[in-house]
Amino acid sequence: MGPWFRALLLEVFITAVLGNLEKVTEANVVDGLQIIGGSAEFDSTECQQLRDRLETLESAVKTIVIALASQKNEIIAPITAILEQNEVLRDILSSSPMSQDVPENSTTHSGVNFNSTMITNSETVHIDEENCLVNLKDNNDNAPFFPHGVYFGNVTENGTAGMVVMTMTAVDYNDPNEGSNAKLTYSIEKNVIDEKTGMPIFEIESETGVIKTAVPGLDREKTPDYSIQVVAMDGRGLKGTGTASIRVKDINDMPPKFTKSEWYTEVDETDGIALPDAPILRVTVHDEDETNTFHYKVIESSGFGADKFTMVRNNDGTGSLKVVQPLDYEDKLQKHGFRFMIQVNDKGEDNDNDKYHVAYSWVHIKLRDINDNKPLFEKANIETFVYENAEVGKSLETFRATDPDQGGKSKVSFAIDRASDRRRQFAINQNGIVTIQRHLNREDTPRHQVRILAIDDGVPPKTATATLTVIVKDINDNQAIKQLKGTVKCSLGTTS
Ligand SMILES: [Ca+2]
Ligand SMILES: [Ca+2]
Ligand SMILES: [Ca+2]
Ligand SMILES: [Ca+2]
Repeated sequence: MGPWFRALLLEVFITAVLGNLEKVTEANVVDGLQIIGGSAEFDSTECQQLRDRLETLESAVKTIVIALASQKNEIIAPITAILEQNEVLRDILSSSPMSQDVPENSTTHSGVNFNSTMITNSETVHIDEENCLVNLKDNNDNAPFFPHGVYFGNVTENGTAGMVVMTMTAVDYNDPNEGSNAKLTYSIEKNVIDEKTGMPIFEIESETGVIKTAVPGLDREKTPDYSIQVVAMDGRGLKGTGTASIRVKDINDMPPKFTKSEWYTEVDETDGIALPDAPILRVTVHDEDETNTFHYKVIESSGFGADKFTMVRNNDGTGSLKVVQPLDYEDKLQKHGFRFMIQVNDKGEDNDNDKYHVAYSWVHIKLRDINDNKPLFEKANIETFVYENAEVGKSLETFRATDPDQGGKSKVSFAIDRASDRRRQFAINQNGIVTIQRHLNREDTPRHQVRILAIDDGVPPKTATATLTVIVKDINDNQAIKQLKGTVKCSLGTTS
């Protein structure tokens, strides 16, 4: 005897009992139930088994009869409880899947797949003992349910009331074409309340399960997610509950704000025309929206240096300040740095008109000196005459040089490029005075071209070069020298 057969047997038995009731008649039981056409024919052996089974269960039935008699019209739900409390019946129940309702719409026993292991209620079965024909009746033993438990929907913030959020659909295995067993009505069991108005925030269409907003102006920045409990109830009052998880979608309705009202940074002056590629300052913006398109810029003419910098947006939404013009610490105006304004808007380029979405901030930049200048000779080329018998230690000329770095305080030291004075016949001291270090000999070298070096104290140092031309004259050429003295060239020049 298969499980389904035992199930039928049990139902036959119950029906027979109910049929004998005086107060609770079979009509009472069938009331509200629908015949859905399930039928089964049994052979004589099986019919005999049914009869035998009925006899053995007779005593247990009596308790049910008593119970049912007191339940009258509310017999449907308690049947299961009573059955489960009865030892004799429990044996059968434990091995008797008893659901006639299955998703795949089978109506005759031969096609019915009794795979349900839960007994939610009893089935009612009629037996015509002559033909041993069994009819299964839909007894609304299935509560509606939401197969997924939690359902996800979303709605845009700041919208109107009545915006569609999502649709909740429960399943009921009872016959949708029979009465109200599978006719579902939806309602919200636990709604969320709008603090401002005290109104429920969502509503559900009772017939369709469509959830809509009941109030306008949801604010994602305040509450990004909601969770509500939805109940589906069938015509007999059986319920199933599902959860609607509702995400509020962002719109860009909040303004950006710089995280600081003023930004400070330091930057090296630029060296020559090369500009640094790396940003010199990164700024951050706070905006409660998720959907911003930040656009940064330096506000033109907002302060000194505004033309020397630009703002770019980084991939992470932050902004970076970059140098676009040479910066010169030796320029007296620039030496004290720069101060100007930057702005951000969260609606992208060319959308500055909506001032609600634009924020401003000051940038202060301190400029750092670097050693970008060589020393500068007062005279880069000096030519002089000297008698060949001039004494060692005699001063010839004085070179002067200054360096604009370090606010003009950069120190300059002097040296002679020994490649231009291999015999070391000249020396220069730290005051720039060139002296004779070894005797000169006109026959050997009548004309010296000594390269004078001016070296600053930067790290690394920078060097400028000047030239001292020394013309050595014969001691007997006094007269000629006197004449020539008037033509000594001292050219003012720039350093090389
Ligand atoms: Ca925004
Ligand atoms: Ca928003
Ligand atoms: Ca320098
Ligand atoms: Ca400098």
